[in-house]
Amino acid sequence: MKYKSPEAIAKRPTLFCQGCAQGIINRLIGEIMEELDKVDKLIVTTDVACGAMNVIVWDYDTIVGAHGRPLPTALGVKKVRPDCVSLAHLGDGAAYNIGLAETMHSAIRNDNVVALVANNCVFAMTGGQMSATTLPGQRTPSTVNGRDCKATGNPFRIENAIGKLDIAYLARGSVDSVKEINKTKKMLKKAFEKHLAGEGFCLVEILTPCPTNWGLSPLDSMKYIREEVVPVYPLGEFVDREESTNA
Ligand SMILES: Cc1ncc(C[n+]2csc(CCOP(=O)(O)OP(=O)(O)O)c2C)c(N)n1
Ligand code: SF4
Ligand SMILES: [Mg+2]
Repeated sequence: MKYKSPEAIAKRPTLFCQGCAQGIINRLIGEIMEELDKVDKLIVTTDVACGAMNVIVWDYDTIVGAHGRPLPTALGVKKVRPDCVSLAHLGDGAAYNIGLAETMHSAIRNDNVVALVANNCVFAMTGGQMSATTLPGQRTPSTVNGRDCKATGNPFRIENAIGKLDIAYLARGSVDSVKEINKTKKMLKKAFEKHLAGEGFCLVEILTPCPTNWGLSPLDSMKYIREEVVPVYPLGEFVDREESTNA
């Protein structure tokens, strides 16, 4: 069977490493935009990290925001183009380290934007250093003996930080198997639908592999997600709110 790829995902070579899942995420975004008939309405604000290499492979209008700051930029986009689909495309380092303040303020204000956080548990673009989501004991160039949570704090779970706020949607999916990719697509589609209905802040975190910085093969990276990453970052929907609870 031949699968048709979304029109807006160009047939140009990518810069992603072999086994990187940014392409899977792109495909999900492309399929969802076609299903919602919003291909021409999507404006993506991407971070300067690995996700920024998307500008080569997709044909959506794209802004590359300052590191960690795509969310306020995406909010500005939504304010001046209220009919657009405004997506902030971030990594874990951008959303939960340098841009954590921006993520918190967007969630507190219940900004009507969609945040897609590709969580690969490292600062991939700069060489794989420890991020807020690096696993306990995980070796990186900045935690050569493995992450010591006594010194660095525990892995950051976004649901613990914003799960009780007045936001529209919060979920975590994975790309480690076809089954999980399909579930992740449903989460992402729901987030875009809520965004189009004006319901407010939607964040979908997607557990993604980084074979290059993890030092694993593409297949072993998917196994690593299943066996090591998911136990620390449970999958599922944490917030799914139709009405704002603000008085
Ligand atoms: C203000 C600023 N600080 C630091 C950097 C360097 N920098 C670029 S990408 C990055 C980390 C990216 O990690 P993440 O957001 O998880 O994305 P990934 O590359 O893993 O997809 C850092 C620290 C920068 N470009 N700008
Ligand atoms: S460094 Fe990691 S996240 Fe970046 S393109 Fe390569 S595999 Fe993907
Ligand atoms: Mg990362």
